[in-house]
Amino acid sequence: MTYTLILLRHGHSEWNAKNLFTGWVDVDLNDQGRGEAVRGGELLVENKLLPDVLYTSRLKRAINTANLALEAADRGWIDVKRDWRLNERHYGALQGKDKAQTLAEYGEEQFMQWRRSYDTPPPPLSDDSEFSQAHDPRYADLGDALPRTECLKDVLVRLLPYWESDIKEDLKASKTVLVTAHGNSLRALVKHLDGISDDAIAALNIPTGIPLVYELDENFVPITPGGTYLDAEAAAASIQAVANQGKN
Ligand code: DG2
Repeated sequence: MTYTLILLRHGHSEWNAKNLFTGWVDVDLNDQGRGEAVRGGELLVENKLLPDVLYTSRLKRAINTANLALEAADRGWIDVKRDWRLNERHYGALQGKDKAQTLAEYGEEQFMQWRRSYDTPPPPLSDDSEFSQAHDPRYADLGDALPRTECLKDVLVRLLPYWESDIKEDLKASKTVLVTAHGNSLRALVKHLDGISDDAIAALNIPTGIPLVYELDENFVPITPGGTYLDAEAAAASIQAVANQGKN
């Protein structure tokens, strides 16, 4: 008995293109990202991987990526579950800031600690910032759980219970599950699936718009560690671009 899990980071967003820290700011896809999403759906069809259920964050770059990919695969009709636990990590006071300027201002060590360390969150974002979600009605149900900043560990802590209670249950019911989410919420999930150490996870980057397929054994352990990108060449190029963000 194996389970099929497909992870898909949203396509390139308007702020990925501008090199801005995004986090919970609800920016849309750009043309490149929309193209990546459609290609992602075509790759699913070419590989005969047809999702039965979709999980997304509450952010439109993930929602619209999933819609475009599923439409391309003629699976726009499947059940959808949206949850804030799949949102990107909250990037705190860095939300809306330019990555290259932040690198120049704070230096590489601090910049990489904020971006990739497991347990160092950026400073919190003030509720009166134009980039705050404190007054966003879509998160009214979160109450005190609404983050003002998060490190990767915080993302894992909020994501894991949802993985256990919902996503795993659909896998156990033999459904092919598509999770369309974000660079860091997917890094957290991959860390858990592959048992990656707190230090080693710093080097892992997720490309935009390329399906990453995990076949999991009966204990939810990946049969191929790291999963399989459906377009390995494009994934390698995109991973390099994500790793270099801010440095060019
Ligand atoms: C990016 C990730 O998230 O940025 O919030 O800026 O996947 O929603 O575009 P996404 C952001 P890095 O952690 O790679 O800098």
